[in-house]
Amino acid sequence: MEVKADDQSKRSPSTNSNVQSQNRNHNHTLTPEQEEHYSELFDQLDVDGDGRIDAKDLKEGLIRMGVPQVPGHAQKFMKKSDQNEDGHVDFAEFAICLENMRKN
Ligand SMILES: [Ca+2]
Ligand SMILES: [Ca+2]
Repeated sequence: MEVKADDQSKRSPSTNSNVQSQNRNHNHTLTPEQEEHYSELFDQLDVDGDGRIDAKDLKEGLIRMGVPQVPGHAQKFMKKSDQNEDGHVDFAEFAICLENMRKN
């Protein structure tokens, strides 16, 4: 009678090792605050909400955020951020790029 799939996901407590393994695909040193900040930014830019930013999302997202449009800027950002060159910036790529921008 129980909904097993749902039950299972709720039952497993999110342990630290679990969280760490989720983050292993980018070797970042983000604090939880930074990660939250980036995640908010990412959500704002991912206009269609599919979990990745493409050039169209970026353009529209920047307009929505009130960022002045600089011709070629979105493309440059995409090129810089899209490390595996699949035409989309996922959150890992986004976070890495913001980190690099912050350091430089
Ligand atoms: Ca998107
Ligand atoms: Ca990519």
